[in-house]
Amino acid sequence: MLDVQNAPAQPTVIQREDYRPPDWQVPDMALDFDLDATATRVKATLSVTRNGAHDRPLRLDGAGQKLLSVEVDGVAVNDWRLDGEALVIPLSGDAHTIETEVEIAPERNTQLMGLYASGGLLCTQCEAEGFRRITYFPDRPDVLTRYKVRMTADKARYPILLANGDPIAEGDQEDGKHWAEWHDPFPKPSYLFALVAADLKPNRSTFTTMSGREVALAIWVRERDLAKTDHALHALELAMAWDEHVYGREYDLDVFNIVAVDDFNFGAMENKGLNIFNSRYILADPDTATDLDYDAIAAVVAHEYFHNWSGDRITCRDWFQLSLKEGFTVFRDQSFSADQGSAAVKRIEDVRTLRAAQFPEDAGPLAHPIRPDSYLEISNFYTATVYNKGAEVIRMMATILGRDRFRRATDLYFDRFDGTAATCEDFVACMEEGGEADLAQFRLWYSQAGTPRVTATLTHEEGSDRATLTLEQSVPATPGQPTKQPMVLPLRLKLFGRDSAATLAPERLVMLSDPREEIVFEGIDERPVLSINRGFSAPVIVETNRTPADLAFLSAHDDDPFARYEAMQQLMLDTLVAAAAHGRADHAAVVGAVRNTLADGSLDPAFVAEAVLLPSEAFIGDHMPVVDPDRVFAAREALRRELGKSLAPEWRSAYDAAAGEPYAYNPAAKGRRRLKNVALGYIAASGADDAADLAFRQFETCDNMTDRQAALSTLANGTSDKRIAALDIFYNRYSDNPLVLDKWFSTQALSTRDDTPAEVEALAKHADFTLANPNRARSLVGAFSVNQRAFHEASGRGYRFVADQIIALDKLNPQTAARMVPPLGRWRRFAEDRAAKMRAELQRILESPGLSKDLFEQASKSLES
Ligand code: B3K
Ligand code: ZN
Repeated sequence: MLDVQNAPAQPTVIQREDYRPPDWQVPDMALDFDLDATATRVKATLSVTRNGAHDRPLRLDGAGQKLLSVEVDGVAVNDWRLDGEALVIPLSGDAHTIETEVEIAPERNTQLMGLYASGGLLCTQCEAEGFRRITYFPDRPDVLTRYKVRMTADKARYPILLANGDPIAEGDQEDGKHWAEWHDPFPKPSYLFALVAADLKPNRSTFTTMSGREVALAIWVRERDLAKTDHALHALELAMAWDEHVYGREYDLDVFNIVAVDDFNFGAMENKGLNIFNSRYILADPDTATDLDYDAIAAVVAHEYFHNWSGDRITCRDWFQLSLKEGFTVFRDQSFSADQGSAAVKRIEDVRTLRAAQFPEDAGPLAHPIRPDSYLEISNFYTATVYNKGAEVIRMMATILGRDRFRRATDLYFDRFDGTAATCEDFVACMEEGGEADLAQFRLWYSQAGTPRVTATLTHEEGSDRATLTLEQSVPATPGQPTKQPMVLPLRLKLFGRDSAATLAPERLVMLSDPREEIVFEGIDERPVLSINRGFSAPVIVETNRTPADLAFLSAHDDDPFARYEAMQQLMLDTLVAAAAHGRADHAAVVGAVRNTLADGSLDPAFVAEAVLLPSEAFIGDHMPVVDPDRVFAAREALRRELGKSLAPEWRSAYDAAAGEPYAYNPAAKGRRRLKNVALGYIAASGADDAADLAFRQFETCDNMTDRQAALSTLANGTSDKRIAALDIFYNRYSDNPLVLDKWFSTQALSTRDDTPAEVEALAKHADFTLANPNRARSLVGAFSVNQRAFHEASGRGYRFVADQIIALDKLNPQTAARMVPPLGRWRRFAEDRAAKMRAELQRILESPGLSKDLFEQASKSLES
């Protein structure tokens, strides 16, 4: 353990193996809220039943509330005690009614967990352990309860009162207040509880389910934002139909409400029948939202809706099972989005996200399996590993089973575990039973952390008609897991002829389960080229003995779009890593491959845009033994400039092909816009004299945010005198729109200019900057910390800045502060001059007074060696 004087008092490590069923169940509860921003009273009436034969008292979690009274079976009692913040009540019988009354202060709730105020409304966030900040309750996901909720509030200030389930009754009082009652017939864990009291307006629609029931849909926002909700509402309708069609899952209440709030710790929350969203995942119109925003909105709306089955109807037994609902639901939302547009481009985007966010996590001090074994603070485990690697694990099972058997397996899972709190093991057992597969060894994906590595060596002797593929796998050591067992890796592969481009061996799914396996191909009468991990069938790192010419060949001929993209990425990556490490820069192969891709008229422009983008600085760094951020940046910029110059006419024609096209939102138009803006980036990189004018003209004349933001980024990265002008125009135009101002901050935080660290420090003092709003904090601090060269500026000022912000934010919002630690935790990947500075900042964080448990866990684990 670290030598830390300042650790929060007795942080308890929670172990997965210690799980015990709850001592008491709470089948029913009535909640009565007297809502007020300064002081809200909460009366809770719990019917509790003893669970099994034991004599332990009732233990109710609590946090931060003022306890006013405790009654048992209608009688005030005083034999209760507080153990820490938990309320412990001795009970003699097997069933009792417990009534508590507490007072809480939503306005002072800066953590945004429990009941809090945001922009004049009151709302809740309970996952994972926020319900205990509202009332005393066994706040764990395996206690399933039917909720009746009554809310009373000032009618003028809060004309709308919403909760989970269906509305039952409402009325006015004489004192200017009104009330509403909602009942949720589906037993649910406390983390799915929600209420909203607000002055909002609905965008309404109806959805008729497959069995003919009509559901009233509504998205609630401020009146002035109503026009920005059509896209989200439409996405909800598409998602409801998709889940019926693809998984046979129907919605189950009469109403489905979504509320958008400005202050929210993450994307959105799947509360039963009442989803609460960060407004950035609801509000969109062409003037303020980019194509990426539109896509993210549809994905998050679908994700939260899909949770109704994978999360709400079947929830998690304990928080170690989080991937049961999150991995599966991410897989479901990814599949939904793939079905709405280009599946190939969606797969490329998802893999890029996995590599950017999850691979580094798996390779660093915070590595954990998708089903972790222990935690101090569960909020720290809403990670790319649990979510995105979790989704890859579900995807592999879907691949192994095939579509029909996977559907039979999910049907079995939904049927068998409906209404329960289940485990990852329950899910895998259904995959085995319903999908008729043996997944014994596959289960290692749930327990072993680290990204597996596969070495694929294809040999073919000239003149022979036989080729041999040798596959070897290894899983790197991770914290607490020094040695690993071989895993099951489903690898789709295929062989092409280098000269004929013909298929020499058709695609097959190889299940690599031994440390080393050999596959022999007969009838190979020309030099074969290996296409492997097609569709990214396994979330692994593959190293091959393919030559640059092989990769260039695949980038032009592979018939699997992901593999084609991947070949180009590998070619670029090899070139860039060599350039950064040894200063060796032969750009010819990349230039040739990009030229061919741009010239291939049969390709979807959206695919071309992805294929011609260089790997990120971070991804290049991930492939170096020691990351040198300055040399990575220089190597990447040099290749960008070379591509920009050598292919100048190609970029101009790609740009002109879509320039001036009126805005439309559909997959084809989006793809053309994307390629146009990638081309603009290369034109600027080439150093063309008119690049800034071209960008500024686009900035001024375009009719949508995708083009405006792309032009702004191009200008913000450059040195032209148009830069300040564009930033000022953008700021003034959108100064009353917080979501667009976030883009103004993040565009500058991501700038490639030398002065970015200083500019970012200045922006933190800007009148519009605040740590109190998580979106704003992330738009500056979060964006800056992924700007590899700027964050890692050799002086260490970037580290100091981020640590200062984390320390300040921890006082307000520990959960959001803790999420900003990982970039500092990557110190092992850098040379000692930088590493020492990063460690010093982590140490400073640990020594800050009043450190939260959240931040303690992240910072201390990041320092451990
Ligand atoms: N289940 C929520 C995430 C809650 C995060 C709590 N720290 C949103 C989602 O994954 O859909
Ligand atoms: Zn989720």
